[in-house]
Amino acid sequence: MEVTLSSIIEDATKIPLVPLASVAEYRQKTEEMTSLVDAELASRPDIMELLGYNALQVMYENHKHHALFMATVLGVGGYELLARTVPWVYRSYHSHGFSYDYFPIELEAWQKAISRCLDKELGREISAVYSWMIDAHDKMIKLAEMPGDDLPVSEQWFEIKEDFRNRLLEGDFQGCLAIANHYVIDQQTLQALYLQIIQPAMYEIGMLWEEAKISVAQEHLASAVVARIMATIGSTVSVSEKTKGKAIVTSAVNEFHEIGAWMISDVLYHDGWQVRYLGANTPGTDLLTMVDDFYPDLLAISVTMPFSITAVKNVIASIKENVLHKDLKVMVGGRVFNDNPELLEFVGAHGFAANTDEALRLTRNWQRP
Ligand code: B12
Repeated sequence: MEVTLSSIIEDATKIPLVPLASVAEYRQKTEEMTSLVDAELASRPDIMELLGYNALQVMYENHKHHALFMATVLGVGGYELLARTVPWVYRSYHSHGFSYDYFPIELEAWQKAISRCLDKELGREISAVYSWMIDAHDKMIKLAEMPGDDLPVSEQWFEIKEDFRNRLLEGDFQGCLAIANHYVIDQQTLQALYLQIIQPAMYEIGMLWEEAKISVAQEHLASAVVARIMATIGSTVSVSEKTKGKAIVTSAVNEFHEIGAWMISDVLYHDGWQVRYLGANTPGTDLLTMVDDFYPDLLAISVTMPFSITAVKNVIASIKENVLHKDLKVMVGGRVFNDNPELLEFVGAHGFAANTDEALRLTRNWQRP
């Protein structure tokens, strides 16, 4: 039978949901379980072959991310996120040298750790989720070997985007800036630079990293050039009067991807919002304190990685409980929502936008009368 992402997602919906008490116990015991899994795998005589001679540290990092990710998946109450992410994990680690055989071995080690650290009753349901992943191993390999999707770019911008991406990879700040300066004259063309050039170029750079065709250093170089371009070009566009209200824009806690949030902040600012942009990794409690002090009309939170979802849900719940913020609108966005729209209901925001264009459309309904 042909394996497709939708068939795996469909299959994953049959896994029974895990009770909240089990999730809480899993969360509480993550460190203990991670140490057991680390130790068991590190002691295997064939570990270096399984890791493709990567340093053990790479595996330890993976186990840390795995525990955070699974705690999120189990808490969300649905397995689409799991079904979409596992093929990515296979593809990305395999292109960086890991053997596919590593995954079922790792997952069995997690099952053992679960049975040792968690209450028997509570652990049983979680173990079933791991059994599903182990059983789906061959299908996951097939999905991992299918090509990832590129972001569609209109024909008009295609060549320019290619040129811009190549220059990003060379760290050619002046060349990228010349392209940006050439095209950006107003708010619309700034948006086009973001949506048609920088965003797809960065997605492609992500794919190149995932396929181990470029190094982390090259990705960092490209991100740093983008940051310098954005810092420079935004100020060349004339600014509307600040009549639309106050906004805070930030990335979630533990979220180090900030370019998308920065774009949202820029387009809101140019559209007439008074914006406080906080950048990456803002802790929930500090964000809430700023919301109390600044009293914004709009809070925009960006999330790329799945593991910050629960923290965002908690921030939004606190805001909704506070009668003083009853008129505050919370808008979320970022890659994890674009890929997994079912998470929107889980976080409970007032709105979601897939990109800068949609964010402007949504917030125009929300501006102060
Ligand atoms: C650059 C980059 C980084 C940089 C970020 C630097 C920076 N200053 O931001 C650094 C090095 C920090 C990084 C780290 C990691 N990264 Co990274 N990264 C990327 C990369 C290549 C580009 C991100 C980007 O700038 N995109 C461009 C922006 C404009 O797009 P966007 O964020 O989607 O934003 C648009 C919309 O989503 C929306 N939007 C965004 N935010 C918001 C907010 C609101 C309110 C609204 C309405 C809309 C909205 O509007 C934006 C504009 O249209 C992506 C590839 C990709 N596909 O995105 C990988 C990627 C996201 N990273 C990935 C990974 C795995 C990681 C790491 C785990 C790697 C590691 N092993 O350490 C860490 C995680 C760190 C962490 N805790 O957050 C994976 C995630 C895969 C997955 N399935 O989850 C990706 C997809 C790469 C890949 N192809 O495998 N990364």
